[in-house]
Amino acid sequence: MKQTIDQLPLQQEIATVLKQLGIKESNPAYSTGLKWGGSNNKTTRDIYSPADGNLIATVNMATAKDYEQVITTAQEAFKTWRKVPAPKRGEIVRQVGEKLREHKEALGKLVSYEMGKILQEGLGEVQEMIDICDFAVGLSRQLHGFTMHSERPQHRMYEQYHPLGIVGVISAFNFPVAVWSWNAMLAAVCGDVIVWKPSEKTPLTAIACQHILREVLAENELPEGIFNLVIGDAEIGSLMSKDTRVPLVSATGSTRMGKKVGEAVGARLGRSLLELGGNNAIIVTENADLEMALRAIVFGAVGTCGQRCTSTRRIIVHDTVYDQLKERLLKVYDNLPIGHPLDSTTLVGPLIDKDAVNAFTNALQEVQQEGGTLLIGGEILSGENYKTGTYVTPAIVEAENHFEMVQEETFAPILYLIRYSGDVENAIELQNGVKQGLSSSIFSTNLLETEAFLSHWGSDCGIANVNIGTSGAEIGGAFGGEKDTGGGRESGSDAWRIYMRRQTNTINYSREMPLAQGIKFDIMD
Ligand code: UN1
Repeated sequence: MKQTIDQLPLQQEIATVLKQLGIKESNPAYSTGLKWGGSNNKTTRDIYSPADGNLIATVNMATAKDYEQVITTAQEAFKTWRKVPAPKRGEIVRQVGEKLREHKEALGKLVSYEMGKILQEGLGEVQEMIDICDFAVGLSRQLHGFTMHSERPQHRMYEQYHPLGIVGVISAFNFPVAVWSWNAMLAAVCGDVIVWKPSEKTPLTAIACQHILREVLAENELPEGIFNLVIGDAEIGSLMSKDTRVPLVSATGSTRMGKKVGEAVGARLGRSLLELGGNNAIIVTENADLEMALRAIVFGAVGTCGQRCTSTRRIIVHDTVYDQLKERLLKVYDNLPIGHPLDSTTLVGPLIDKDAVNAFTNALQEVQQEGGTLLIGGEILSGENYKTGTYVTPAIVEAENHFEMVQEETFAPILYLIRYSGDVENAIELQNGVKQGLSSSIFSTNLLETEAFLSHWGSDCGIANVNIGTSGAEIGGAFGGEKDTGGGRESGSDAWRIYMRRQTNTINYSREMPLAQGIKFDIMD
């Protein structure tokens, strides 16, 4: 049965969720897995739900000293953790997955309440965490390298993968826990220890996860320092990026942030894994199934209120179906249920905060100055159910691909409608004609068009889908993109390799000392 928000005893329910997850009002600034610290720090941050504006917690912000404490504990833990056999590390991750299953409902609600995505998507995010745990458990028995034939007699060559050390994870507010788990669970089976700096906008869900991990660590009598959490601002991210004790920094967020992290990590020749902005397009050709395309476009454009890095920002539609699709879209947009994310009838929740609302309205203003036509949406909702000022009506704008605003990623529900004519290659050119390269898709039932899109002169993105939208990827594939998206790959496939260092080993089992390349080097004795 569907319940509307006024039928839900919400405050009480959220209070129960927080209690269930062990979250108190005043929270520590950091955790080393078993221990908490920094709860008397001077700088605090109030966390308000974007859904109803209620203060949900006041968290302490970590200092540079706290960071230091965490790093030294993590270094110590690495010495133990790397010696635990990989499948045994997988067993710990399996238990984390079990606990996440147990707490799926509660954690999903908290994600929804703290971040603002609708409950279905909050639950989906937790499911994504469970899925990566399962994936990582299997992976813990498959961290294999190649073997190769030596050119020398009675010699053997192979490659092995060793743990790296401390993996720093900087995550964004929009996927407050799933993207961390992609990194943390893979890194953990690889034998690394993890230091997580969540977005300062969504620290509660991170604290909740840390509680869940803590139970697993304690039950298995593992040392502190394997899974660490540091709640802080950009300063902590900057310390991490410059820290040679952190061989890999994985960062999710804007291209602007990613460039800073990439530069700082690069300057010390560290490794970075960057998953940054997208400007994802769906191409709708004259051979598309428009009903399918419509569903994918709407989910991609207004899901998570347009705040996924995979959100659909542009649709590139063939002349012949343009008007028909536009009409269908306007009808759906006219009826979008916008409201409290925990209300089961809602499809569009709030934006994260007022800054995001300003970015939304500014982008709409600017694109109209450039010549774009706002067809629908763009208002900030007010009234009893929308008193936070974070609820907006998703917008559709007719625009041209080269407009400055269309070239930018605005983290809000703005969908640009772009027309193309002629061959699918024209659409592909428009689709690739932006700085970002994360996700892309084509709707067509014509093999020639879909294969052109997937060919090496087709989509230049890290993700290219056929008859599926740009967002909502499964964890089994490698996730990430090219150009301004940063080039990193997380999650499935062989993304695990970045969390390990690769070593080539050559073993001589003869009694001779031949050199490679046939070099003669006879010493006299
Ligand atoms: C993100 O927005 O940073 O493909 C991650 C998706 C999700 C992950 C998005 N599975 O939309």
